[in-house]
Amino acid sequence: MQVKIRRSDSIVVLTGAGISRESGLDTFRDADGVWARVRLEDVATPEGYARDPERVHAFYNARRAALETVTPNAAHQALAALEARWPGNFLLVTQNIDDLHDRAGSRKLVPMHGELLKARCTACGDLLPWTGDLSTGMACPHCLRQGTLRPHVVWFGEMPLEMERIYAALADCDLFLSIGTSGNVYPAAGFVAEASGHGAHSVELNLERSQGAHLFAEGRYGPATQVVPAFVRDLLAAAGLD
Ligand code: BJW
Repeated sequence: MQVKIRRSDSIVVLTGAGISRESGLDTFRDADGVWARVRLEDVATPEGYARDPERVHAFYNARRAALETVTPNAAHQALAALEARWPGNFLLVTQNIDDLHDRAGSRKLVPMHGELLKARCTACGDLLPWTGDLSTGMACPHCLRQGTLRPHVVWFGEMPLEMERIYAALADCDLFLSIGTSGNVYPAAGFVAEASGHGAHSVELNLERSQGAHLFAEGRYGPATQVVPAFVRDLLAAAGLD
């Protein structure tokens, strides 16, 4: 492998929908992806939610229910194993709202676009674990207002979560990995430039070269369940941790 690594090095990993594809969850921009079936303006913007909250609830209710039918795959598990064995700093930033990294055992985890298994009250700000359906007829268990519970996800035009923590980790990292993301959506699409600008080595692991592949120092291409465990094995071996 090209990457040179020391045990004290800091690693930041960014993941996107591609890492969960082989678990059975759809990506967004592939030919059979979510945006081929629904308009993102209708279901992933505050304006779409204001226009038709029940449609947005139905979209996320179906995706929340689908989580019961899927399990973490070898790529999620490899990243959890890397975190557990890595002696240096490690942060896994995911754009995914599924809970597969968490179920695989990742703990140094930032779900920057929110979490499907949480609901947020727009009136009192309460954040609640949520496994069932949401609807406008429900009341917030904390402030008792009706129709104020929304999915805890980040829509277009909204600020992604924990950005200060993410940028601090990017500024400090020696190795930046981008896995299963098309690099279409900012600010995540800008992370490779941020990390490289601070001197990090960058590697893209994806099914195919993304539109931003030229921004990376190195690329490994193929299904995540193959390339991610293989890369993690190489990394641990290069650091003498195998
Ligand atoms: C495999 C595989 C396998 C398949 N193995 N790989 C103009 C310029 C720059 C920025 C902007 C702009 N205009 C607007 C913006 C900002 C906007 C933006 O980026 N827009 C772009 C479309 C241009 N961004 C925002 O609004 C963000 N907020 C923000 O910027 O805040 C600052 C701000 C606030 C207020 C005012 C102004 C600024 C928020 C973005 C929120 C994104 N939300 C979504 C939906 C919500 C959650 C959900 O429903 O799930 O998040 S959109 C959707 O895209 C979702 C994803 O997390 C996100 C990224 O998608 P991802 O993961 O990359 O999936 P795909 O499908 O695109 O790619 C999958 C990849 O996997 C492919 O490459 C496949 O090849 C690969 N793959 N199978 C390995 N088996």
